[in-house]
This record gives sequence, structure tokens and C-alpha cells, in this order.
Amino acid sequence: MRDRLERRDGTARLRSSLILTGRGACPMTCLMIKALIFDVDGTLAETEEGHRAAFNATFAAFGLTWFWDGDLYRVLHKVTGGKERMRHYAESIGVSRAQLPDDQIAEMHRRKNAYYSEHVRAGDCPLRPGVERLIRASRAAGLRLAICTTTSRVNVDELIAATLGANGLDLFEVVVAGEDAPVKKPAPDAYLDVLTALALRPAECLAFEDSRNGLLSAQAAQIATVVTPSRYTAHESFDGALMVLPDLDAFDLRAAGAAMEAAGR
Ligand code: XBP
Ligand code: MG
Repeated sequence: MRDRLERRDGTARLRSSLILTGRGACPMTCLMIKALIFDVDGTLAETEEGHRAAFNATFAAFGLTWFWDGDLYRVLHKVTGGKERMRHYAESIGVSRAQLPDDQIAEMHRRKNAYYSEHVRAGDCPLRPGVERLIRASRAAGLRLAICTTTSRVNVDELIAATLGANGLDLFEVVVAGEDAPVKKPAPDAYLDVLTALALRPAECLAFEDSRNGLLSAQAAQIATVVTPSRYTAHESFDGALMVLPDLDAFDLRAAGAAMEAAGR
């Protein structure tokens, strides 16, 4: 459906798209939003306890005395990427690169992801409230969907299959994961890759994040961002977010579009 809208300066423009109300698709007018871009860990699901348990199981399997409790993990979580997080921790306790070379970190990371996959396959990482409704309703309404994450691609595949079914990934036109954009959030690289793959402008997209690093990354790519803080990010600052919500159950795309309009996007 198309509609004629007045700008504040009196000129008019035609816009077409669909609006999703709080509970479903409603073929009303007016958003410039053409794509929704989802972060994975913490945003689609509360996955970080699964990652943490998998890291700890890996440390034990490799004969290390390392153990990351919840308080430590809250600090380490700011380092995006599992390999980078392990390297950062090793350096913080005086373990050099010579003592723990990159290939061993990579081997530990593969094992960590294997443990994490078992956790996800067991159904221990359900989607957060409102996530599946938003994904399915927006896709059915013709919006384009993408994933933008610093986690490994295998973790994305496992989580989506376990929560949205074997064909769940087909809902997403673009997936940019940790291997695709090695310079990880808060750098904008992953979001810029998503924009390129979608061939859309930042103003035509809306990002969903749970962390300050994710917000900074999307902001650096000029993409308006809805933040739903998660277990390990609730204490962070989300200055500059389009909106901060407890979860996506209450999310309304029309309200987000209005907020983008008010912000001059
Ligand atoms: C969150 C992360 C990831 C995961 C671990 O990613 O920082 O590093 O904790 O994943 P996002 P890997 O919120 O962008 O999805 O071990 O596979 O790197
Ligand atoms: Mg996240």
C-alpha cells in the first residue's frame, strides 16, 4: 500500500511498506524500514551461559585450571569473539603467545563450539520473548531479514536450527558471522558487510542488539538500533539507542519507524 506523506518542510513523498503492530502484520503504510538486522548472542537468545559452560568444559578438557565464573565472564564478555576472549584472558594472567600459540587457541575454540552445539541442540537456548513473532511476521510482511554477529557461523546455524527449525536459516537473506568480518564489534565492519550484501542504505535498516559493543558497531554503520539488554549486558550504557526495551514482546515496528522519523533518519 502506498501513501502520501507530508514532510515538515511541506514537501511530500510517497513511501510504501508494511507496518507490524504489536501482534502481527498490518498492511498499513509508511515505514522506510526495508530490513531488520539481528545480532545473535543475547539478542535472539540468552546464549552466554551456554558459551560460558562450554568455555569451562574446554579448559578442563585441555588440562587448564582456568575457570570463568559469572562475575569474571561479565568482564570478559566485553571482548568480542571466543578466540579473542581466550587470548585476552591468557594475557591478563601472564600466559604468553609462545606458551599458548594461536593454533592451540583455535583448537580450544573448535572444542568450545562443539560443546556449545550440544547445549543448543539439547534445547537449552530458547529464543527470547517476541523474537520468533517478529521474525516470522516481518518476513511474511515482506521485510528482508539479516543476521549480524561476532559469533562463529556454526553457532548461528545450530541456534537457528534448534529454535526456528531445519529451514529457519532460509528466513534470513544475509548472514554475516565472526569468520566473515574478522574485525569484530564494536567496529562497524560486520554491519557494513550486511548493508553491502542487502544493497540498502543504513536509513532503510533497523538493527537489534543486546550489548554496548553491538550498539556501537551498528551506530558506527549509521543504523538505528533497538537494544534489549541481556544477562551479561544489563549494566551497560545504551546511549544513542533508538529504543531500549526489556525484550521484543512489546516491540512495535510502527513505534520504531516513528522514532526513526523523529530522529530525522
Ligand atoms: C557475542 C560474542 C561471541 C560469543 C562467543 O556475539 O561476543 O563472542 O560470546 O562466540 P554476538 P564465539 O552478540 O555478536 O552474537 O566463541 O563463536 O566467538
Ligand atoms: Mg549480542
